[in-house]
Amino acid sequence: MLRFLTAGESHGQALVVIVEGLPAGLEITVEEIQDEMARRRLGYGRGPRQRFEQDELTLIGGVRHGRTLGSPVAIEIKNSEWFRSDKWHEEMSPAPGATKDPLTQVRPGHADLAGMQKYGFTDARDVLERASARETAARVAAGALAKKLLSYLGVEIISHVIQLGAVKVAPQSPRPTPADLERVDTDEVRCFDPAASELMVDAIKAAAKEGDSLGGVVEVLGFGVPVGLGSHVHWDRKLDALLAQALMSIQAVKGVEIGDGFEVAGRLGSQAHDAIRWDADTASYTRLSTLAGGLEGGMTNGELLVARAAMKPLATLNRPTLETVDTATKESAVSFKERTDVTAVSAMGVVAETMVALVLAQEAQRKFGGDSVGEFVRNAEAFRLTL
Ligand code: EPS
Repeated sequence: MLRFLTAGESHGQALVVIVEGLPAGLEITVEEIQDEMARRRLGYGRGPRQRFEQDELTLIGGVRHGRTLGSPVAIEIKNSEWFRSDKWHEEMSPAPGATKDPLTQVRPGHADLAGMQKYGFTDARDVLERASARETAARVAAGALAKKLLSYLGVEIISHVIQLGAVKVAPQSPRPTPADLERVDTDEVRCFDPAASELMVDAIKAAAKEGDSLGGVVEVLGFGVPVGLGSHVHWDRKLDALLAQALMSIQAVKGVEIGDGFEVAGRLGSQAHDAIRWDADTASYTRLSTLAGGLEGGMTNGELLVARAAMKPLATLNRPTLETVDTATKESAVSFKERTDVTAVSAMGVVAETMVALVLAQEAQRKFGGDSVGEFVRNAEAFRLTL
C-alpha cells in the first residue's frame, strides 16, 4: 500500500519525505518533481520566501537510472536559507541549548497556543515550525510520484481557484481541462476566469495594504479516474471520506465539498442527481451532469471527479491586530510577527491536487495491485474490459 511520511521544520536544514509502496518501473526524474514543487510557489500574494526558496531536491533512494526499484523512495528538499546563510543555524540547531528570544504572544487561529499546551512547550516556535504549511513542499514531492503512477492509467489531476476572499467565479463558468493547466498556472492567482482573477488580485492588494490576509476555495478535478475506487462496503474505505480527510489535513483548510455538495443539499431529490444513459458509441455508461463529483456510494463512477477545499484566511498577519495573551506573563498582547503570505490559496490548489493524487494512487493500487507498473496497468486494463 502506498504511504508516505514527511519530516522537517519550516526553517530547519531540510524537509524529507519517504514514499513507500510504489511499484517498480515508474519513470521519474528530479526535474519532474521540481516542476511540481515550483507550481506550489505560484500565486500573487505569496510572501518573500517563495521568491528565494529553490526547493532544491535530492533523490536519496528508491530510484535508479530514472526508474523506481519498488523500494521506498526517499527525497530530501533543502531549505534555501539554511544553505545560503547561517540565519537559522542557531535558532533551529538540534544541539542542546535554549532560544534567547522565545515567542510567547501566541497567534489566534494558529496552532501556537493549543500546541504549547499539548506538548508542554514555552516557546511557540517549537509548534509553529512544524505546523507551518512549509511541510506541504514535502507532500508535493510525494504527490509528483503519485501523479506519475496515475498517469499510466490515463488519470490527470488539476486544480483552479474558484474563490479568493469574497470574490467568486461565476456559478456556471467553464471548468478547465488538463489542456488548460498552463493557462491556469500562468494566471496570477491560478484562476481560469480572467475577470474574476483581476478582482482577486485587487482584493489581495487591498488586504496587503492593511497588513491583512485572505482565504478562498479551490476546486480539484480528476480526469480519467477509473470506476470502482473506494468502497460502499466499509465506512473507512469510502473514497469521498478518504478525500475529505486528505484535503482537511492541509494547513488552514476548514471545509471540504465533493461535487456540488452544499448546494445540492437544498434541492429536491428529482433535481439533485446525475441521470444515467448508455452511450452506444463508447459502449459505456455516462452521467448527464457532475453534481455528485464522480462519487456515488463512496466509489468512483468513472465521471469527472470534483472536490473542493476551503482555506481560512492565514492566521499570521503582517499587521497583527487580534487580541491575544502573552503566555509568559498572562497579560493582554497583540501576537508576534512572523514572515508570511497575504494569501496562499493558489498554492493550496497544488497541494490539494497532491492530496487527491495520493489518495487515488493508494486506492488504485489497492484495487489493481502489481509489483511493477506493467502489472499494475495490465490489471487495470483487464478490469476495464469487464465493464
Ligand atoms: C510557507 C507557508 C507559510 C510561510 C512560510 C512558507 O508558513 P505558515 O503556514 O507558518 O504561515 O510563511 O514561509 C516562511 C516560514 C518564511 O520563512 O517565510 C510555505 O508554504 O512554503
